[in-house]
Amino acid sequence: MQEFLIPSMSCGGCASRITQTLHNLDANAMVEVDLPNKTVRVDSNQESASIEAALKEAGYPPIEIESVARPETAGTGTQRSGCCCG
Ligand SMILES: [Cu+2]
Repeated sequence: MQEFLIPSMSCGGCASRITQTLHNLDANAMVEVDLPNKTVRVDSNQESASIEAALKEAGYPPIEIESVARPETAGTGTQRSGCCCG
């Protein structure tokens, strides 16, 4: 399941175009549009890069929510202490 924020989605017409675009990419994709929040949830075996490319091409450049809205990255990879002296 992948979730995208699509700021340019503003009405039901956009929502159905987006749904259509995703179904063209993957006929078996499960698409859930949340119009008030301008988000789309996609359950597909397509890579998020292909989904993003298809949406961009359709005129709805998406922002992958996982990469923006998650306050702390999973794991302890690049943890910064927040020190700002200098
Ligand atoms: Cu619209």
